[in-house]
Amino acid sequence: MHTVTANGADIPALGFGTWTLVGDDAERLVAHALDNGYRHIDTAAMYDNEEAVGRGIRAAGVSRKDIFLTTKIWYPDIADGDLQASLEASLGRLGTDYVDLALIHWPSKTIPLGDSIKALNDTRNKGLARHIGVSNFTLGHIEEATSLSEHPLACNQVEYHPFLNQDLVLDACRKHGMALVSYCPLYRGGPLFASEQVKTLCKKHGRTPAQIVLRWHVQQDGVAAIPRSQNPERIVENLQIFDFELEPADMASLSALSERQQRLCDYDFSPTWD
Ligand code: 1BO
Repeated sequence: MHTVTANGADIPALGFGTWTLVGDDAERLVAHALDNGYRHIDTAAMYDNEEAVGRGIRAAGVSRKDIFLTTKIWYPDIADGDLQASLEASLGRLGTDYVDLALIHWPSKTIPLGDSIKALNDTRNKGLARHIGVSNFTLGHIEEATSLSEHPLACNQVEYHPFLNQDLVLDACRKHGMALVSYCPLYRGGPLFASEQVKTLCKKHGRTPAQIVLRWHVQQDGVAAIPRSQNPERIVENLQIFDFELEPADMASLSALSERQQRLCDYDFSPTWD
């Protein structure tokens, strides 16, 4: 499996995202993903599925040590003390002693970043997380967080797909040796899959729209992606992207779609995006 190495973390480039999957579906699909080759599972306290994800991991025939497991701490819980307690509660729900990557899910507008970064480092020092990182951080947050952190930050997980230019964030991640992990990497299909550019590349390479777009992600230096699907066949298909290559012109034609600059995930608690 192709991995992205970022500040000491070997992150499998294609992971299984679990946002919106809950209960038996989450358990069954996580086990299915692992049994079909995935080694990177992404969850969060806010997704309300950590117990089910933990059951899925135990149901799969894959040893825990071979799985790269990420969880995230929800933004109101990132004060020093709260953050550690939140991650311990996540570990209890997941039924594991550690996660491979613990992320601050969103920056807080009220809790000082220095407190949160100190707490995040504490989880690593205590062995609750093998690596630490952030999510939905802007350039300013990345600069501040990297300068405050005792341990290097392994990634910034952000929305990224061909309809959203993230060059500035990607450059900042690369500058600090961090991976960019793309969530909503497929823009949930729809208009992206229907675009002429994607359709042309599907014909050229004999691949599905999802495979073309996921290949675009993992072919970029330092980028990993965590697509979610409820469809067992598509989950398997999404991983079959390491046996073909997009040419530079193919990559450029998909990147050019970003002039639309369309973001799916924007909330009242979001930062001011770069
Ligand atoms: C609100 C959750 C965004 C993706 O983790």
